[in-house]
Amino acid sequence: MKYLFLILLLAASFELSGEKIRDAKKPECGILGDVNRDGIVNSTDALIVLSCESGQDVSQFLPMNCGDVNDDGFVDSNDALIILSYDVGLDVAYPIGELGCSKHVKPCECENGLR
Ligand SMILES: [Ca+2]
Ligand SMILES: [Ca+2]
Repeated sequence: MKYLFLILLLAASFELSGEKIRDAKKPECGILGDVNRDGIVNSTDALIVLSCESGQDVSQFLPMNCGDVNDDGFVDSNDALIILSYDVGLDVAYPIGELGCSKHVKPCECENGLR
């Protein structure tokens, strides 16, 4: 009975580690442009991106993968402008508001040396 428990525990841990490997290959979940993850892409998200770039504490919104709307690897004022353009109804060349965020982002806090 003790061995059965150990076998089940090992099987479960293999399954869990397999799940982590599969998750690592998935695109980052979230709505592109929705930095604060409230389900809406609007000027608040742009403000958070700008606040980050200006050195304000935005640690509650990290890692901000969904803020890299132009997928250049950086979360910066260019992304904020694109988010604002989307928010006012202008056509943007990026799939803002759709599922899937950049997985390879250089967060603004690293550029500013805040964290
Ligand atoms: Ca939002
Ligand atoms: Ca960007």
